[in-house]
Order: sequence, then structure tokens, then C-alpha cells
Amino acid sequence: MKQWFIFLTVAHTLLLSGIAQAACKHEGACSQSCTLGPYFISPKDGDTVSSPLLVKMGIKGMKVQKAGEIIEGTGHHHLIIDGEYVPENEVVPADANHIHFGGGQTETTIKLNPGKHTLTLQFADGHHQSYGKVMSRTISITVK
Ligand SMILES: [Cu+2]
Repeated sequence: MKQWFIFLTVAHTLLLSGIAQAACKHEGACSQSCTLGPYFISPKDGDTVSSPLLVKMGIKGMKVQKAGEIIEGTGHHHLIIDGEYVPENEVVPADANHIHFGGGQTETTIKLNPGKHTLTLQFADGHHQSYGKVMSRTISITVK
């Protein structure tokens, strides 16, 4: 009996992890252990850089698409300077610290004052509505 119980538990765990991975692929939303979402190709977390600096943006699990219409599984990048991720379904503000890349751009050059800064990538849909924290990534950098 005990062996059966162990077998079933293992089988159940494998089944659940399989479902979780499938959900990641199809919904673009996942737990923290999942590596889907936007990421910085450069700079990297903890880097010391000089201004102006080139920012290169990547995305896993979704496709970059120009803003305009909502297409499932797609969106565009937003770069948030010294701010936080935008909660799910909220429209990403457009101001000096929230830069939209509605043309589908994946790199940009920004100017920053010397000192410590955070950069946050926020992926959002064609109407600029945030995909939330799971589709954001924050790094800290120091500008010389
Ligand atoms: Cu936008």
C-alpha cells in the first residue's frame, strides 16, 4: 500500500509540473521559478556603466509586436527608470520615466545622471496594458 502511495504522489507531482510548464508556454504567466518574461541583454544587474548607455531588451515566452491591436501572446517593451513594475491590466504611464517601445523596438539609448539607478522592463499588450509583475524584470546599475 505504501509503495502505491509513493508512486501516485510522484506521478501526481510529475503531472502537475507538466501542466505548469504548459501553462507557462501558453499564457505567458508563470511562477518565479519560470524564466519566461522580459530580460536585459545589456546592461546586466549590478553593472557600472557610463551615460549615455545602450539598453538591449529581450523577451522569453512572448513575441514582440507593434502597439495597436491586442494579439494574444504578443506585446511590446517598456523601460521604467527608477520606478516599479506596473500591476497587471493597468495601462503603463507615458512620461519621462516610462518609455514605450510601441514600434516594436528592442534597444534604445538613454541618458542617466551619475549614481545608482534601477531599470525595469515591463512587457504590455497592444493597448499598453501591463502583463503584470511576472512580465517585468528589474535590475540595479551604477552610472559613473
Ligand atoms: Cu506601450
